Amino acid sequence: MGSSFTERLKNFFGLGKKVSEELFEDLSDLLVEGDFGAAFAFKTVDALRAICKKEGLSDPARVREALAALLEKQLCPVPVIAPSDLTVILLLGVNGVGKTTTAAKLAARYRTLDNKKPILAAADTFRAAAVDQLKIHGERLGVRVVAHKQGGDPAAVVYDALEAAQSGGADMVIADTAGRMHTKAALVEELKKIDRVVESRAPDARYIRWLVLDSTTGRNALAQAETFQAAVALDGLILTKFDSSARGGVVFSLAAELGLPVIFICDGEQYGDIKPFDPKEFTKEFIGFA
Ligand SMILES: Nc1nc2c(ncn2[C@@H]2O[C@H](COP(=O)(O)OP(=O)(O)OP(=O)(O)O)[C@@H](O)[C@H]2O)c(=O)[nH]1
Ligand SMILES: [Mg+2]
Repeated sequence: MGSSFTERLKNFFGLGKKVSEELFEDLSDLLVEGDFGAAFAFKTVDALRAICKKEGLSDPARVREALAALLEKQLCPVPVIAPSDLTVILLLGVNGVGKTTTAAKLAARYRTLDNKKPILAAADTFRAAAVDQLKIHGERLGVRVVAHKQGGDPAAVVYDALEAAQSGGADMVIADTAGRMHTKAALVEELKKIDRVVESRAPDARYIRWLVLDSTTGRNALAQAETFQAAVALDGLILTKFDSSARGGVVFSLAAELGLPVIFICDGEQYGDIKPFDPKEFTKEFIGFA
């Protein structure tokens, strides 16, 4: 996480501060800057003010602890993926957020840590270089990539990947999708088609749709999530580029405002730069306790 924001939050509760109305007002401003968004920042500070009043907290350090507890409660518990003979993961998201890189990271991670046999599906048939990009990852990782040529039907790629998995002993299909800004109708149509393929070819598969968001885009990430959530049922979020200047507050508002769990956090371009999201750890780091 961008350390400068955490540093500011830490200093905010530093020595010499008094618990006063001014402190709560300044905290609202700080949280807005930390990508909370105004409405959620005010709501959070209102709740914090009420807790402080009820518990008679007059020490800023205790207020900081109360804020940490309050924020941690906002985060959704991370769902556990139930074991299945076949897991299908569809990665969605707008241009450049890190879908293709994340697809490769997930393949590497599930293979190494969970003993899975993944197949990558190049369901981004929109961009010419997209298939090659995924194939390069596949070669490096020794993971099979199912691809068609540019302009093909993404649902047909998923179909072939499912067939390849079923006949080739793989138990996971990770599908990369195109990042162009869809119109909602086109997005719904494309995903419905993929849904139908998964339902007919692999009705017993564990089918998961994760939205990939670039954490450095702050409030924009929330707007993207709202657009996708209105179009399709999402199962969770993957936040990328946490090694850059992310301020982190958007994670709390994504959870509180959309009810979506964060599943993974990515913090670099290497295959190993993906970590399961831990609400407690994340909050500690955000508040500066870690
Ligand atoms: N620093 C950093 N860079 C990342 C991370 N994840 C992805 N990237 C970089 O972000 C850029 C875009 O990543 P892609 O995986 O191509 O993104 P995409 O969503 O597939 O992009 P499109 O297919 O064009 O929509 C690449 O340069 C990646 O190396 C991350 O966690 N940290
Ligand atoms: Mg891509």
